Amino acid sequence: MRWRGVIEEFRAFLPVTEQTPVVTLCEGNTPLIQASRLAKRICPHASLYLKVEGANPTGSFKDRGMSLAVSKALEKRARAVLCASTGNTSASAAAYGGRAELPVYVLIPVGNVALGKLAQAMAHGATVIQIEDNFDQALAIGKTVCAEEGFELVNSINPFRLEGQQTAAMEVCDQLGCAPSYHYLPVGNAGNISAYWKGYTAYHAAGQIAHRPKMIGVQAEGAAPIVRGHVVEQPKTIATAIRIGNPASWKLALQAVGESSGDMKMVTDEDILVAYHLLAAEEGVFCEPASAASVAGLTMCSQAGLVPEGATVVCTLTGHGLKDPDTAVSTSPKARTVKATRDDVLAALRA
Ligand code: AN7
Repeated sequence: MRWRGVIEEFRAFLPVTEQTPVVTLCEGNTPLIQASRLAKRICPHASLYLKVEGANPTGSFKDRGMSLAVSKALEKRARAVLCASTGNTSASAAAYGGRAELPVYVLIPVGNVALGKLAQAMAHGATVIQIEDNFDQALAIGKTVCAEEGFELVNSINPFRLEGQQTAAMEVCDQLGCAPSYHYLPVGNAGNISAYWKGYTAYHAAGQIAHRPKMIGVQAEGAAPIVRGHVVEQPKTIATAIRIGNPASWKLALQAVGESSGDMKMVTDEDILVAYHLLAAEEGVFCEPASAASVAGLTMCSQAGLVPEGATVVCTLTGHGLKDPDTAVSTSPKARTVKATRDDVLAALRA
């Protein structure tokens, strides 16, 4: 049967009624791909799966929560939706809000949003406002503006976002036939790791799975407030999606990690780029840099002996590689240009 999107497919677990208008782009049902070649390299005694969230309609996991958040905004007759964003939330809000005929306003940190995401927000018709500061400041202003204007804030502090995003954990269980032993995720504003834990917990309570995984969150070293235990005023990382210094769901993330006996780790930008290129070149899976933090974190943990033999590990790859073409091009070997002759092409092939 046709996949109908996360609200219809997981209706029993979500706060919707017959009166809720369903705004969907048929998000969810993303591939869970076994990564044997990568596993052999980074965690040879475990089974590794990639939850490829870049396969969602706007190219990131945000679509799951946005379907619900925009549906609920429409149900309560909001005048408009607004978000602050490092890029993916704005792309998703623009698409779903536009589809729902709601005005969409997005606040983004100027100069630190990947090109593909900016293009999406603009193409879907959102009003894009670039803030001369970072994401954390944009979110603070966004909250104030929404309160004053009566707009619906569709950042992950909107509880419906996490409700929708929890469906990814349920899908992983459905696809694996059980819960994994470990689940690795990149952490920025910390909503997604909290949502996965909520999803695993709901599935466990419903008797769908026998155990819940240990949740491992991975931050970028230059934007690792949770690992360091304090707000980072000037977050810095090549993974612009997770360039966040004061995560909104900080407490929920600590709860997920604590209750699951998991951990919160940090990795360098260099580690992120190594994982990013390995995923693309050896597994055929092109994700954006922030997404590769999950695999970089797994690599680090495995080297430290923290991945037991026989473990089943899932890494969520949160966004598509095409979101950030600049990083792909600037960190890969240059393409050569040659004269249009057989000899020149052969010479280039053999160089
Ligand atoms: C690809 O779009 O915060 O820990 O404003 O785009 O739930 O914040 C994006 C976050 C990981 C981190 N991977 O998830 C935004 C935004 C990608 C992301 C994260 C984001 P959270």
